[in-house]
Amino acid sequence: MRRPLVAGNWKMYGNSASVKALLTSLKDLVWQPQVDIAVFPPTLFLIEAVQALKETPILTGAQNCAIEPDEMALTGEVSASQLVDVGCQFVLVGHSERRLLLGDTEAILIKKFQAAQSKGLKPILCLGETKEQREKNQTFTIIRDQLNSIIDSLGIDVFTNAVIAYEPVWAIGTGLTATPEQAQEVHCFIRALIAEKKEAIAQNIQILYGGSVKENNADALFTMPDIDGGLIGGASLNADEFGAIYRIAG
Ligand code: G2H
Repeated sequence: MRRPLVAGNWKMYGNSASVKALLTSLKDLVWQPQVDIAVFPPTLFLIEAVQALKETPILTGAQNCAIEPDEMALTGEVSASQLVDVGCQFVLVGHSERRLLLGDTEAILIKKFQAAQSKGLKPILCLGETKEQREKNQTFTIIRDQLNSIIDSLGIDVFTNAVIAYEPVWAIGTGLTATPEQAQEVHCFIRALIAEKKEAIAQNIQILYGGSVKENNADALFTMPDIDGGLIGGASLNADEFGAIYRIAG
């Protein structure tokens, strides 16, 4: 049985005061021993988050890492080795905001994925189609291409130590959510693509759904057989709502 994972992507939200308050509230969440939980604060607040949450089961991840794994002259970047050094366990790779707004190409994502794993960070690879692509019936082609980009370069075995998040771009921060059936269809497709290469990896890998997950739609999504939890954006900025989604995953 796969353990569910509830991951909170704070994106570029928060300031000193709000992050402190959110971390304080998260410390009071009632632990669900059967559910994994992680938060992804802005890089600036990662050390504070790791310190604040160290007595809790909440793990910490970064939203991005550099294409090179070790320290070097790369102005403005943060390496996987530095993220591990301060206590991070995860890193997001290929979130659509990075693909569409920040220039992360497939070639860059392959390097980031590899850099992360080489230092022991678990990548959460985000896949998803735009509204236009869905309307043109290209959803499965896009998902296959995004997944194969990593598999073709790094092999299938890298998914032994990775998580996948399906995040339809049209559902991100828009209030529109994929129906549980729409999400399940794509999750099942992703698992089948992996199973074609290695059945055991397909059965074990956590595939999260992301895109306007809220307290009121989490249950229907998480009860789908191939949905193993969520990557939560907006709703993870409120400890009560994030806590409720965490409980629902249990
Ligand atoms: C998708 C998600 C978290 P939101 O980006 O990665 O954000 O829940 O706000 O749609």
